[in-house]
Amino acid sequence: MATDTPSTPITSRLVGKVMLVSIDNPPVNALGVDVRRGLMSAIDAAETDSAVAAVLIVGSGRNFIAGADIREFGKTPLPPALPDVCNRIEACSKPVIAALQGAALGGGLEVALAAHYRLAVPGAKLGLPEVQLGLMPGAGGTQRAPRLVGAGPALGLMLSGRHVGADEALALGLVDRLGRSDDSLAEGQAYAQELLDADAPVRRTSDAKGLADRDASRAAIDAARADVAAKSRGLFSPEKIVEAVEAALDLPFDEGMRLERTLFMQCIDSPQRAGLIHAFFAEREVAKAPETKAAQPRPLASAGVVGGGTMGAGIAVAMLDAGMMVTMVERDGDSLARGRVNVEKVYDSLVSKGRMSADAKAKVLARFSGATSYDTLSQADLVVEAVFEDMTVKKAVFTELDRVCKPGAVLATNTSYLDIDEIAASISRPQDVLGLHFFSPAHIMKLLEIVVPARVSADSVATGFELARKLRKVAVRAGVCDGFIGNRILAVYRQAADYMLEDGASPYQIDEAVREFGYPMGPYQVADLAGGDIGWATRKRRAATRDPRARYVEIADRICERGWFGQKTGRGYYLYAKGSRSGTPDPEVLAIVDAERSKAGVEPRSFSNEEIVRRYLAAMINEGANVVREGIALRPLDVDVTFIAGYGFPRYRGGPMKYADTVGLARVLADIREFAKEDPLFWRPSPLLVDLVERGADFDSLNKASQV
Ligand code: 3H9
Repeated sequence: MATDTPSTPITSRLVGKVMLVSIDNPPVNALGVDVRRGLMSAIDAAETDSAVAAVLIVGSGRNFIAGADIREFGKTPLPPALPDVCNRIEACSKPVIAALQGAALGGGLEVALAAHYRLAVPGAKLGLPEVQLGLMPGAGGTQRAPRLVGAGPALGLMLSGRHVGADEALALGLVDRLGRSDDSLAEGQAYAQELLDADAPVRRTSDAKGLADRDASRAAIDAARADVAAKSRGLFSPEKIVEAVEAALDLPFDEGMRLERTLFMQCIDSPQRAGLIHAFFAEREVAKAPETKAAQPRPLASAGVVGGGTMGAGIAVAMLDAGMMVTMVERDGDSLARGRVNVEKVYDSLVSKGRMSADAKAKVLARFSGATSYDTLSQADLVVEAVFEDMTVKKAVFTELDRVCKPGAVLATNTSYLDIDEIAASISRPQDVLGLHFFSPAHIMKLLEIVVPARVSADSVATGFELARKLRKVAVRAGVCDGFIGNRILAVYRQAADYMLEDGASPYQIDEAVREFGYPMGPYQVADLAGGDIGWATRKRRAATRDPRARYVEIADRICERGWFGQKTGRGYYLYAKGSRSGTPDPEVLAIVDAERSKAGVEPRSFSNEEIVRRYLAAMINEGANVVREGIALRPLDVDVTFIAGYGFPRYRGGPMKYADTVGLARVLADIREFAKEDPLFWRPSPLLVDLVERGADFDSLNKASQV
């Protein structure tokens, strides 16, 4: 008997006495309204059909269920709600078995927890990752998971959002059985038959005894609460998770479910949910650049890196970690030896921390070779140049690459600022030249700007994106300009910070205000970490082209002139005790600031932290709008991802452009116009911002328009 209903992604089919309920909702079997409806009616039908002795729920495709359909959040919810579906499954009077493969995440795991028996095949990934979306499990997960596996392990899953494999799921007690093969349907059928043969009873997770040791459960909850207070800076949902698990211990199941619902809806209504879900989709959207749709990547097995400094070595490590063959070229033996040491020390540190074996290190380094001759790059599929930031030096490297590299090799520069069109035009194959702007340390930082010069071919760009995928980086497409997306915008909001510094705020107050907003560090802490000499060199380079009418704050130069470059010199905006990475305020820096104020004729005034953030963000958003308007970033969401992945922007705020939409573009524009009264040259409203406000539109409307 088959009861296929074409209007639902749920198919039910009786095989023997087992009703197979299959979920087919590509791409990841998310629990959209049709899936929820279909599951509800499938269980109802199985309940009343006397031919059915048990129900088996499976996912078709690669996954069981990846969770609630997160595109529905923020819209009017349509019944049935997922908790009701889960309760219906659990209430079924016939055994319900869930066979898990691929993702069984969030609401997907909650469906499985509501079933009476669970099996996972190898490769299954189970988890309650809602916290990463600003949420908490909202379909019984906070009540069933602790009852099943205990408060501590359940909190561990929910607060980290981590995925566990089938073996660990079995060890935790999340599943009862491991399948031997990958075929969840066959494994599930065999398990269901076995349960029927054994006359296995209906067994409800809401009755499970995982919280029976009340003292241990209470201790786990208290420990989690303390941990959340210490670590989840500014996040809303972790506390709610702890509260809900406490209810699992203290309240009857139904009351716990009601509390879970209330708390879940608070999370749904929070701007953090909107910000984090925006970030989730934006990170997937950025990979869909026009070139990745238009062309296939070129082969990409072996790579070359020119330059063995911090950047070159970090890039080499990132590539080695991705399993690639890497050749490093340096100009002489000594430099090469230094480059090799820079690479090896990353692995040595892992070995000394016990995170890598000496054997594994040797295996990785077997794929690494060094040379002082460019000829060794003749067979490389892709070469990244990471030498000194100087046009003449870079062009000389590219001339060599043009001479030795095989036809079709992708030739990339890691420049942060230089004109890549000019580099490309200097060789015979501009179609192969692009920018791959890594961030330091390159083997750790997630962001990779893929900078697309005018004459590059689509397949070279697609290869850049493929490299990012291999390296597990978040790639953002950027156009050519001074600083591309990230550093160009950074230069502007750093300037806004320097103006506030000269006008009366201390670097320590500015850092504090920015941290309160959700950044891990403020701009002056970042400057000290990165090294003040880098920014100093950039300022000197730009001095000749700076608008003479523009306000220029000299405080940073005064600090650099003293050789105070930040952490590496023990002194910058902050003082660093020997070996310490956290600084303390420096009265001498404040004296320099005072002297510069007097010199500039500035009467210092006080700033509230709120005003600091308002100015800092307004500068960032305005330049972000310019970058979008000029096509340097494809969409506002590309700016958002750049700042979340590369500049410490708090993910839960969704990125600067999403944040601007949240506070309202009209307010941002009004701020800029207000600030412009003091300095109309700096605070020039972006024409894009003005246009959007006039049309009553927001940045997200541009994101959506680009998807059509
Ligand atoms: C929840 O469950 C709340 C409940 O507790 C309570 C409810 C009352 N919805 O990542 P990929 C899309 S909260 C809608 O590239 P992969 C994704 O956008 C949810 N769409 O593939 C992409 O679309 P496109 C808890 C989703 O193989 C496509 O699927 N669950 C969802 O690298 C492929 O995605 C989670 O947080 C979704 N839930 O990774 C899990 N998930 O092709 C979130 C994905 O148009 N998902 N899409 O760009 C993931 O972690 C990964 O997507 C997964 C697959 C591991 C499943």
